[in-house]
Amino acid sequence: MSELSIPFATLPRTTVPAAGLEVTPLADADRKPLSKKEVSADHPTWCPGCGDFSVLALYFKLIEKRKMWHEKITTVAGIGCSSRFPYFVQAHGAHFIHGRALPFASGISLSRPDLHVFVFGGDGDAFSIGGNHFTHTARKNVKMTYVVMDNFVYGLTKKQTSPTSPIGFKSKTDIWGSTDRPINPLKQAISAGATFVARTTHTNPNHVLKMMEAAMDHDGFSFIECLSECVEFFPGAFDSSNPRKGGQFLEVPAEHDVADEYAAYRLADEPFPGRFGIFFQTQRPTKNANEAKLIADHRAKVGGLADWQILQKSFDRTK
Ligand SMILES: Cc1ncc(C[n+]2csc(CCOP(=O)(O)OP(=O)(O)O)c2C)c(N)n1
Ligand code: SF4
Ligand SMILES: [Mg+2]
Repeated sequence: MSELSIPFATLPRTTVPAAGLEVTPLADADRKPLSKKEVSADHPTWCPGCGDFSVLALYFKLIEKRKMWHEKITTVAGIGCSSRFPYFVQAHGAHFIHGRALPFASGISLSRPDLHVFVFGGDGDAFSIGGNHFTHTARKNVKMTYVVMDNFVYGLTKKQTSPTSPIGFKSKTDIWGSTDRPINPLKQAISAGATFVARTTHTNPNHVLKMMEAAMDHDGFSFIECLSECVEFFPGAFDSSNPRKGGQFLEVPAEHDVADEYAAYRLADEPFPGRFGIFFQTQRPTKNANEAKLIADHRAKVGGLADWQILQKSFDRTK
């Protein structure tokens, strides 16, 4: 009789081993971390030199380092160059609607407490069309990690001004240069109520990985602004933050109190290239915990009925 040593959890829930096939569940401790090869899907279609490559490579590193297996990986995105991200990850995920990644991800997060949901996307997706979702997901403190790959431009649609484009930036929508004050993603996140707010840049791989790990370990809505250069439509945008291009990579000062919201706000106000690291972190009940409690309280009230019986009762009430 053959014996399959495949991780039991990777089987679809409905799979019943065929007669004669015995499946030996593999303990997590015995499972190998996924290699880049095992978790990479299509060849990324980004332009050569695009900053997004480095963010993807570091996500693969994170998956390997933190031993996330296929059934535990959930990668969600909206629309944009950066939002093509889930296509390139060989695991569960969705390339969703422009600006709507966060509500989609919230549904997964609230219904699957065993997963840590990652959302990747661009500055247009996050702060323009998705601006409201950003505010409300942050204030509700839905547990997930949101990495905004900020390139200060709309890349996919070939160079329009984005909410983070600097004043004077010439684009197809501002041919004489943008005159609108850009938003500050960190201040936006802090004031919306995000409980973890950090900043990093694609040119510093170790730092990106460190921020992703800290964000993943945070129990709540964790937000990372990751500068990710669009070499096609805004080349050189981040040179002043890159020591290899004569710029400066300055970390958040060691004495900064991450629990001090106003200090974080002031730090986020420093002119570009600003600081890199964790600006703000606090603990507040998550939407996930609040909803779980609500459900448990209601279950207790109905005296241990099965889910379908509770549903039946509510249908009966509407007759
Ligand atoms: C509802 C809707 N509106 C507009 C578009 C067109 N569109 C696609 S991506 C995009 C902006 C992309 O910019 P960003 O989010 O910064 O991502 P990047 O390409 O720079 O990574 C726009 C306006 C769309 N796909 N759907
Ligand atoms: S257009 Fe810009 S953001 Fe899009 S893949 Fe090319 S370099 Fe990257
Ligand atoms: Mg962009």
